[in-house]
Amino acid sequence: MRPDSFNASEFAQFERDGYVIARGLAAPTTVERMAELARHYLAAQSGPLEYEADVNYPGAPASRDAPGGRTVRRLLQAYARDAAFREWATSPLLVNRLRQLLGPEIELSQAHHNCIMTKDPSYSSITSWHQDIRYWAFERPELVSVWLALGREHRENGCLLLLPGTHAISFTAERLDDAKFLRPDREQNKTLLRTLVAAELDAGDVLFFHCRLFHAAGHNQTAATKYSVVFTYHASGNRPVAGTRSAALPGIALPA
Ligand SMILES: O=C(O)CCC(=O)C(=O)O
Repeated sequence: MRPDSFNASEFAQFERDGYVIARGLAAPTTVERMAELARHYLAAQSGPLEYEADVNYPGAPASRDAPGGRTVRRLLQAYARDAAFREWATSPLLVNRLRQLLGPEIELSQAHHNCIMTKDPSYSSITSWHQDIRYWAFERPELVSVWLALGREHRENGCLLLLPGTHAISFTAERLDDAKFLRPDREQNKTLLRTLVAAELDAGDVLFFHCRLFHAAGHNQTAATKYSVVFTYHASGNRPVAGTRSAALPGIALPA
């Protein structure tokens, strides 16, 4: 059985690299229950959904009416969908670790991630290098996302690619494009991109990553859909900015 907290070297890795992987953290029965639900939601096109066509990323269908336009990219509002997701999102295996990273009082954001990511073999798009915080508005850019693999994730099916340590770097505006993606043509960025690490995961492995960590992902070149469950957390004292999308849904306070 896994201990309920990060050891000193895991904690140090998160501080230094902006991510850490806890192998085999979710029990096989927990993973299978969520995978079964995810397959069911996808087959039933059970909303709320986000489609590949909605994201406008390279390789995405041009519109919902184009071929592949109704390919699901995210099954949204995972927390509200089923007790299996609520139990996972609030389990001591996660919460105790998140307290080490964020402090004693934490909340789950229902406004960000809070989804089952699906990566379809036929129409999955490429996600360019970005920091999640670019979409979010909190008093401090200090949030942690928890990415659970429901099946094997590797380069061929579009696992996450990470740039270690970028959560702690200040990027000048010319290193980013207008949508705040990292510009691969900039010399400093070329050097950085040579440091990429592929977050290859087995079912049940969990990636914890900082909202300022640059990450990207390729498309799924295998025959099977990839499923991952992702939730995002912040210290209760780090409030979403009123009137923004980050404040659109109430956070879930996690019991001490
Ligand atoms: O799986 C992917 O394509 C990347 C997802 C991602 O980076 C995100 O949603 O922020």
